[in-house]
Amino acid sequence: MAIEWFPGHMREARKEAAETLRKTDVVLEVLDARVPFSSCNPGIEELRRKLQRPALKILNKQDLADPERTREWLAYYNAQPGVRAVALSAKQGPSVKRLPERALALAPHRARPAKPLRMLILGIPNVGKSTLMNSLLRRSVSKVGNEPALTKHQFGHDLGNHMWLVDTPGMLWPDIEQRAALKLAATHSIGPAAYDPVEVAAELARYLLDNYAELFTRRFPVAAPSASGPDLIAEIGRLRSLLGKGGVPDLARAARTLLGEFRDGTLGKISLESPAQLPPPVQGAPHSGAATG
Ligand SMILES: Nc1nc2c(ncn2[C@@H]2O[C@H](COP(=O)(O)OP(=O)(O)O)[C@@H](O)[C@H]2O)c(=O)[nH]1
Ligand SMILES: [Mg+2]
Repeated sequence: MAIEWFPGHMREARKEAAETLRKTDVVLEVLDARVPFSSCNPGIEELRRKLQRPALKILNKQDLADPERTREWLAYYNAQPGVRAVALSAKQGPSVKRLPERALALAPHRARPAKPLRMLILGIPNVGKSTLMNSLLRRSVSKVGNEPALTKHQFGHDLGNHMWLVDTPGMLWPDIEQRAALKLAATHSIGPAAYDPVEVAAELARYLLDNYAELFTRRFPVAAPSASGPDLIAEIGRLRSLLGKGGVPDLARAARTLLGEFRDGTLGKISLESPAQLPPPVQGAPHSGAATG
């Protein structure tokens, strides 16, 4: 997969995010609960640690992820200094409600007239930043009365109670490791122009049979579960009568079918990674979680 997944505007956005990070008290990092590790931008995370900004890790799309894996990820992140983690579905307003309060707990000296709580939403494309943002703003608008929802102020969006929210465009990074790239293509954080859907679906099919065989075979009762990824895609084509000329399975359509059923949750609640697969976490020096200025 030779891929252009770091367009120029993302380079610009990264520079901007670094500047904004300095004027931020708490980072709201939106992650995809199915791939919390691979959906974390390592360069930004490194910068955040260096600048000692506390983070609220939001494992979004909880409704699509394996609850067991999600519990493991929450424990993994909550063990890190200056980090709190929550799992939620940004589409469901009520689960978003407590985010400002949780963010404030990471910078308790803020949210005063002279020291507003400055929150920054970060996250790669398609993890649900805009959905989350809209949920947060709708809520605050109903609270502050009839102020327009998307009024931009100098510091970002006003959530009331001396809390400000700044959003950033979704950012990937230039040297995404191959396995992470495959996962991010599966979850649609990397756009379809940048990868071969058959390759991505083949990897996904093999992973699903190895880890979620029951869920997979319920939708795709393949005759040979130990087949290679590409053979599984061909089998899906036959099972769903997605055939091309001469009755040959249409691999592209079969791939799209599998990816679609994974992405919209038809296959079930599935995660693509677990903390057990990671090397021991690098622990940054504990810090107060306080940002100055
Ligand atoms: N199932 C599910 N889909 C979500 C959730 N949050 C966002 N989405 C969907 O994910 C896609 C990307 O969301 P968006 O807010 O545009 O992501 P952004 O690129 O990070 O701003 C949209 O189709 C949303 O409807 C969630 O919690 N669960
Ligand atoms: Mg968006």
